[in-house]
This record gives sequence, structure tokens and C-alpha cells, in this order.
Amino acid sequence: MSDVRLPPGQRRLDRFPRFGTHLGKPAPAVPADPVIEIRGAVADDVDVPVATLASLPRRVLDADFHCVAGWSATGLQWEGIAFEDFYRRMIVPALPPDAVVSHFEFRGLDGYASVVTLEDALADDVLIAEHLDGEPLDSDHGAPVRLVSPSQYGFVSTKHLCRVKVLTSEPTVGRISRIVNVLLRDHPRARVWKEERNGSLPSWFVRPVYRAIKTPLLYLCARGERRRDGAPSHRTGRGS
Ligand SMILES: Nc1nc2c(c(=O)[nH]1)N[C@H]1C(S)=C(S)[C@@H](COP(=O)(O)O)O[C@H]1N2
Ligand SMILES: [Mo]
Repeated sequence: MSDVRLPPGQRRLDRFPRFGTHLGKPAPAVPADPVIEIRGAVADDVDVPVATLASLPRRVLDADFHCVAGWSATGLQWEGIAFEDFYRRMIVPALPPDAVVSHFEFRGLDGYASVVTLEDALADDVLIAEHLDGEPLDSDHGAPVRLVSPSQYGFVSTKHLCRVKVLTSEPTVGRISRIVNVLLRDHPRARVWKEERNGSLPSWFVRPVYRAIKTPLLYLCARGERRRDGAPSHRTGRGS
């Protein structure tokens, strides 16, 4: 039976798993004083200490999380700052007067990167999150901070965020250069309710393919989970 709460082609998991191209690799080490580097089309490079995010307005966001491989975790609560606030306060003052920003590249400490249009990144529900369900983010879900854009597939939501690169045109080289398979080419918008799964192939085609690799990938990613000393893995508990 399909779940009407979920975007097309998604199936609910009763937990929020660790997932990503890191597969079974453990999470990257977090520096003692982490920063978010602002690079690219800025007049001067800026390093924003993660500790200073606490001085920006807090945002709490209840949202489901949808991976392009077809699993969804429901009823998550994120807390952090709106990316729009970060943009207006930290990035805009560093822009040269003539800059026309079109995209951002969000990079994680593990080298992962996602590219998001200006419009999508400034949407109301895009956060730099520091907490998940009332706890500081753990290494499985992106410590010390991560991007969260719940209206887009999970690959947009870069974990372990350490760099925002400001772009004035769409970059030509993305994840496709590292993951040889054209099947994994990101959709440039990746909106879950429009089922924008893939940049070059139709959703009806990739949906079953992605779903087939979901289970082995979940298994591999779980092997790199943080040690829990017997505690159960993160459960969403709530939701239907
Ligand atoms: N740094 C980093 N961020 C990442 C990934 C990754 O491999 N590395 N994987 C992405 C993908 S494909 C998904 S579905 C989500 C999974 O987030 P989770 O591990 O918190 O479930 O993280 C995204 N952000
Ligand atoms: Mo994903």
C-alpha cells in the first residue's frame, strides 16, 4: 500500500539511517574549532566559526527526510539557523557589488559536495542544522553541522558542512565525475514532490533501479556507524 503522506515513489523506514556515498567509511574527524569557509565569488574569503552560529536566530523545523534511493524517515525535528539568515548576514556582506549569485556548492569534511540553486537554497525550510530531535548532531547524521533541505532529495543535504562556495553559474562537473555511473547524476532541483530524481533519466526508469540498490547501500552505510555501546540506533518513533 502506498503512503499518502510521502512523495511519489517513497517508502517509509521506521528509523533514520546513516546513508551516503561514504558507504561504510567512518565519519570524518571534526576539528576542535570547526569553521564554515565561505569561498568562490566573494571579495574576501570568510571563515565562520561554527560556534558563532549560536548568535543567529534559532529555527526549529519538523520535517520528513527523503532519500533519492526511495527511503523516507518521518517526523524528524531539526534545530539550527535558516540558511537564508546565514546568507544575508555572512555571505552577502562579503560579495563584490556586481556579483550575481546563481548557485552554492556545499562541501562536507568527507569531501562530499552538493550544488543547489540560489532559489532553492534560500527557501524557507533550508537550515544549517546543529541539532536533531533535541540532541547535537552525531557523526552519523553530519556533526558538527549539516545542510537540511527537506523539500529536496537527501543528496542535497550535505553533512559535516565545512565550506559554502558561492557560484555565479551552474558548475559543469558534479558528482558524476567521481561516481562513474550516469545513473547517479543529480537532478539540479531534486524536488521530492515533483520526483526530480535524476538529471538525465526519467523517474519511472530510475525509481526501481535506485530502490534495488537501497538495501545493500543501507547495509554498507550502517557498518560505518558510530559505536553506540548497545544503545538502539536513532529511531524516529513518531509519525505514522
Ligand atoms: N558529507 C556527506 N553528506 C551527505 C552524504 C555523504 O555521503 N556525505 N550523503 C547524502 C545522501 S545521498 C543522503 S540520503 C543523506 C543521508 O543523511 P543521513 O546519513 O543523515 O541519513 O546525506 C546526504 N549528505
Ligand atoms: Mo540519498
